[in-house]
Amino acid sequence: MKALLLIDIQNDFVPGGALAVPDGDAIIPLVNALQTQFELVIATQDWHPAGHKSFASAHAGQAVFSTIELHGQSQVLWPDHCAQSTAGADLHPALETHRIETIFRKGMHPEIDSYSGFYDNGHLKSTGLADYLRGRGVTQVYLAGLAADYCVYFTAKDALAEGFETIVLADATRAISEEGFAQARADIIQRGGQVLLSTEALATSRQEA
Ligand code: VGL
Ligand code: ZN
Repeated sequence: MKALLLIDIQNDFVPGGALAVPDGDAIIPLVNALQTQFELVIATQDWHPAGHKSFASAHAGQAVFSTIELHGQSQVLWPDHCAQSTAGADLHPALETHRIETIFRKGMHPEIDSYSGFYDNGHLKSTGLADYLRGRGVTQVYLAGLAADYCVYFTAKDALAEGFETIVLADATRAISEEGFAQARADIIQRGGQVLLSTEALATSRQEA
């Protein structure tokens, strides 16, 4: 059984948003079409309290996009984004949501960032997503959404570590940095995952069915 995981397709991650991923909204028509190929569609939502420690604004004198050490983790300091119950944190209005069975929120701990849909960056707390997927009989996860080099990448690494066959849909994601995604892609493949165009990925799953 396969599931489609839609990572952080939120207003703040598309052009015009607080932490815009270049061309981020271009994936939405494809993502909507892909949803019809899956029996199970899940979404994640970055959902930070005001003053979250991943925000540069929470660290006097630190520039946006600089990197600090936070509780033993390397932490990029982001512009304020996806603050709980703001319009920036809403799923993008063009994203079809009626097939989305459950939305897993992440990033609520005020001190710890959470790129992956499965665990925070310190791997201290699970969101319950892995058990949820296993409980539904899922063995394969297909990832789409934003950003390819952060939340999609970290979700892919955790999915692989949790034993899911993991396919990142390269045309259904966009990166903050292309170099970052090139490194992420190599690491995902190194860890046993796949990075495929959606046409390639769905051709594969049709042959298996
Ligand atoms: C993300 C940076 C900070 C993402 C979330 O969704 O990729 N990136 N928070
Ligand atoms: Zn965030």
